Amino acid sequence: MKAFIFDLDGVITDSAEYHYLAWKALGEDLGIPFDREFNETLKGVSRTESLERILSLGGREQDFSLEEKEQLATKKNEHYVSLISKITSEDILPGIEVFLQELKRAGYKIGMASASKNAYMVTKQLGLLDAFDHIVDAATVAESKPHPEVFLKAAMALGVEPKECVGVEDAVAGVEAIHAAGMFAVGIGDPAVLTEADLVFTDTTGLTLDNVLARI
Ligand code: B16
Ligand code: MG
Repeated sequence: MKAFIFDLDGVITDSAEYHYLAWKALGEDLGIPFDREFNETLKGVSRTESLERILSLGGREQDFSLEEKEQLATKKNEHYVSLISKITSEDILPGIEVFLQELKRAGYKIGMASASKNAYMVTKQLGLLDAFDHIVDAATVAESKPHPEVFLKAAMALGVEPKECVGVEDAVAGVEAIHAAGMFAVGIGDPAVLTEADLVFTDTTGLTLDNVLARI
């Protein structure tokens, strides 16, 4: 292995929770309430696709024009951006900073593969821009997870082969994308949800080089 490629939301910081709150508020405005279980199906999924899934949950997929859907997505994003505007380095998930330092010392390349168009802003607020050799965010890819494009682009930018990469994800769609890219998949979250991952840690404190390499 030569590189580790991280998802952002739900792995580096818990902005997944803020995505949930913002989508939930929009869903309630539209008369489409949903719970955390449904929210699992939105994790790692692009903004427009997430909106489509919420509308079809409520049977309202035909009720809005393209322009209205864009307005709904913008409304959700403005709420999300206001929620994350207060994020600081204190919001980095436990063990992540130490793990990133450990990887750097050991000579691994470190990349980010996020489906979020806000990835750069969030990483900057966390004070982690220097920790990553390359960040690929949704603004620069055509296909969303579970398509492998974002992970493949990260590997290419890091100058490594996909099979030399470990991908780290909290979302089912993300684990699928890592495998479709031909990489080793580490899941963060509930093993009963992330059943396809090669290795799952219930939270980020389990992430150490020894723990991961022992399983490859
Ligand atoms: P935005 P990740 C993903 O980020 C989130 O998991 C997903 O819930 C969100 O809808 C998506 O980014 C788009 O985010 O609206 O900020 O562009 O987990 O791939 O880092
Ligand atoms: Mg995620």
